[in-house]
Amino acid sequence: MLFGRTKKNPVTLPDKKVVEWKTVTCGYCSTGCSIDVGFNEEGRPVSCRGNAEADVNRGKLCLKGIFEFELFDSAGRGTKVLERDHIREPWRESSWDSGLDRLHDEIRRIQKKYGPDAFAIISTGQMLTEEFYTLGKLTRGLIGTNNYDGNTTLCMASAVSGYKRSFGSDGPPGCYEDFEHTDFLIAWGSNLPEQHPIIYWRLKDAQERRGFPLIVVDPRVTMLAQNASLHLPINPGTDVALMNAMMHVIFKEGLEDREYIEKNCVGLEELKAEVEKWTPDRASQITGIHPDNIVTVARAFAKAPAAMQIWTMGINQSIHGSDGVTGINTLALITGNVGRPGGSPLSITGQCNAMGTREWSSCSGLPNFRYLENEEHRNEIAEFWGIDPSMFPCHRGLTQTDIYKAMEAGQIKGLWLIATNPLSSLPDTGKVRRAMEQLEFCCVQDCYEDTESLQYAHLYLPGATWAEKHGVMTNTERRINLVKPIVPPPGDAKPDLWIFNRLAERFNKDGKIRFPESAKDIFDEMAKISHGRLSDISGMDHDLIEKNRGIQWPYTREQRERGEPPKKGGVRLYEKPASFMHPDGKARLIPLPWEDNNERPDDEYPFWLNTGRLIEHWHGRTKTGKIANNNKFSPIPFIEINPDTARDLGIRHGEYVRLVSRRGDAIVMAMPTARVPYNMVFLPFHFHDCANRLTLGLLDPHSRQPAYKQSAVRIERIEDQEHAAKLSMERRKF
Ligand SMILES: Nc1nc2c(c(=O)[nH]1)N[C@H]1C(S)=C(S)[C@@H](COP(=O)(O)OP(=O)(O)OC[C@H]3O[C@@H](n4cnc5c(=O)[nH]c(N)nc54)[C@H](O)[C@@H]3O)O[C@H]1N2
Ligand SMILES: Nc1nc2c(c(=O)[nH]1)N[C@H]1C(S)=C(S)[C@@H](COP(=O)(O)OP(=O)(O)OC[C@H]3O[C@@H](n4cnc5c(=O)[nH]c(N)nc54)[C@H](O)[C@@H]3O)O[C@H]1N2
Ligand code: SF4
Ligand SMILES: [Mo]
Repeated sequence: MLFGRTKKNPVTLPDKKVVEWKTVTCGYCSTGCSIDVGFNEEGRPVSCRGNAEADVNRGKLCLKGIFEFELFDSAGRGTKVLERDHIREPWRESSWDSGLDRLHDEIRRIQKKYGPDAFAIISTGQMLTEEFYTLGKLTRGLIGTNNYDGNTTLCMASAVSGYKRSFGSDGPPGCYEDFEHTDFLIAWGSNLPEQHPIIYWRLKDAQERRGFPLIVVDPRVTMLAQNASLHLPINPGTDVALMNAMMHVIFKEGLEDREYIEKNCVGLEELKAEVEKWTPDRASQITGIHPDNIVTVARAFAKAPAAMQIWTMGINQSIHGSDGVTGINTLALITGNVGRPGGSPLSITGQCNAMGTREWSSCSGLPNFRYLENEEHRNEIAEFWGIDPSMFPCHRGLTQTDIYKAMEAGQIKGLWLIATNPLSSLPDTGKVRRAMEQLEFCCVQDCYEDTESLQYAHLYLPGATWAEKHGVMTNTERRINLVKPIVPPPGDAKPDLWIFNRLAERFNKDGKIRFPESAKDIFDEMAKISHGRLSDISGMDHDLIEKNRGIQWPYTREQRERGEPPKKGGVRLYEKPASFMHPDGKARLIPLPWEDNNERPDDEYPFWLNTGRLIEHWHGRTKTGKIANNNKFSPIPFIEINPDTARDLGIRHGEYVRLVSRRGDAIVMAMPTARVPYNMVFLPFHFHDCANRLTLGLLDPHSRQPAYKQSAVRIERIEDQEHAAKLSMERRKF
């Protein structure tokens, strides 16, 4: 008789019988991993694996990428154009011709009646670059509304604003390879292991081999914090005070890089005058970080041969977001840590192509970081597109967050939402509902037909997504990667590019502006107008990008003609000798007075509400909520709550509680964990009609990005747990 295991390794992976692998780029986060999608004999996508040759992920994938093939036929995909006359009516199936005619007619009707800017267009960071460029051309060149923005205002606006203030242009200077060279790394408000797992793996791999110190600044004990040499559990919204105090120490101890500052920066005296006031003791009272730790980190940062900083939403999503980014840049500048291997600031971007929209969508400016405010830029693009430059406004219009305020005030009457779902993602969604209810017309273009925002739409256009489409995306480190259509879209769904081109035909009756049909041709057009700009891609084309598994910009026509390999493209920006993008070529050292004007806990609402993400879910879960292997990890809304807080409030593990803010309430499950301090709860914002019912979302004055991570709530016990469970299940939605 046989006992125990008969085979050494009885766990076998099911053979998916893959007969062909096709390589694309992941459509979730901005890491930019290369994915091989496996097809079986019937031509069905059945598997995903990391592409081993891609420099970004070197064969690895995270939980989202591994199951991404399940997206194609997931529940809730839109397959038909839908129309209705009133938002309380049921939908009726329609056709592309009817839907697109209606969108055209409604845009023109509203513009004629209320003025050109009364129709707003809001896009995303989740389309392909050629789509962004085409939508920009359509909006700026034909439709002519200045109220055109993206959900990137919720995400990267502070980074963009900070880069512009410090360096004169958007564009992240660093890259992942910097982990291989750095001697010291600070991560500000960034939970890499969950939100950018493969960037984390690159960091961790380098750190294990080279052993550089990692400082994590985050009010929560995230997994990154658990791996840190020193975790600074900062009070919410006070990072700028910490930065000022670090600069105070650096100047006081003469640790600044005087030669670098003299050659490359202006504004030293004004900066010194401000940071003079920021003693570590003063900053300690505000930030909650011990003064000795401030001094230690400042010294080690300044003394390291190459020191790097990364950051994400803990910095950007604050009323000090733009200042926080500027402060990070300034810390880098005064220590000569810009454009040096292992020594550069690097904003970790969010959505897969949030960079692409910054570069090409014409939302806040014109293609390739050109400014609407600059006459030369307006003329250049107008001539290239073959339109009258007076078509362009001379200043940017409202940001996404301000568009909703204008909607509420009745100034905006029509809205076209493209690949964004404001009813799940904007702060204070009660207000958003009131704003959207007032619209005379709303069109939602989404690859899913079950999004919350559809409730307020009159027209639904089913979009294709991810690898049903053709084009490029730019990742966090400025690397342009290719996506190819490896699966046809379901039903009548169409690529966003197709939709833009068909709509353009309706506005472009005389065919004055050229709208190329193929992503390849559009890319070639973009390459042409990028020549000579910071984000120069004139040396690239789709084939070269595919062959190299991604190329970092800039990669110029001249580099290509000289035979320089694309791998030596734009590894870093502002390398020595640095030439910044302000007219005098110098970077700005900007003093950052800090004022505490957040909503903060008080007697009535005694807890900080911190919101963010989980590894297994993606934003409003239109995608991950339908993929069993993602959804199973956290199918219902929950909070991280400190065990002492839970005990003091009489709340047991797994019980439902009611969170109440000045805006609204939400039922969530309590998960006690020492990850959060006593006076804070952390609520993932992935769940339907939940986190953003509560958030206040004050706006950063420069970037207009909402402070999603700083508002105040109280926690109420619930007697009737069964009823609460039912209410909570409703939030589960998918
Ligand atoms: N799995 C998954 N990955 C994603 C996404 C997703 O939805 N799911 N979304 C993508 C997108 S669009 C984005 S923008 C990124 C976001 O990526 P991250 O910014 O890394 O993620 P968040 O969870 O939003 O917030 C990060 C951390 O900020 C901290 N924080 C809160 N307040 C403060 C503060 O005042 N100061 C500091 N220093 N830190 C603070 C929070 O405690 C949290 O741990 O993730 C991308 N990747
Ligand atoms: N409380 C709180 N709120 C937040 C944040 C936070 O940290 N806390 N973070 C903010 C941040 S950083 C971000 S980026 C936003 C994200 O906010 P949203 O942009 O609203 O988030 P998504 O759910 O990703 O919405 C994208 C929509 O586009 C659709 N879609 C995806 N791909 C395609 C495509 O190829 N074509 C078309 N037509 N549709 C597509 C999806 O189905 C989905 O409905 O949320 C913000 N909101
Ligand atoms: S790290 Fe980001 S890009 Fe890479 S597989 Fe995961 S979600 Fe996709
Ligand atoms: Mo984001």
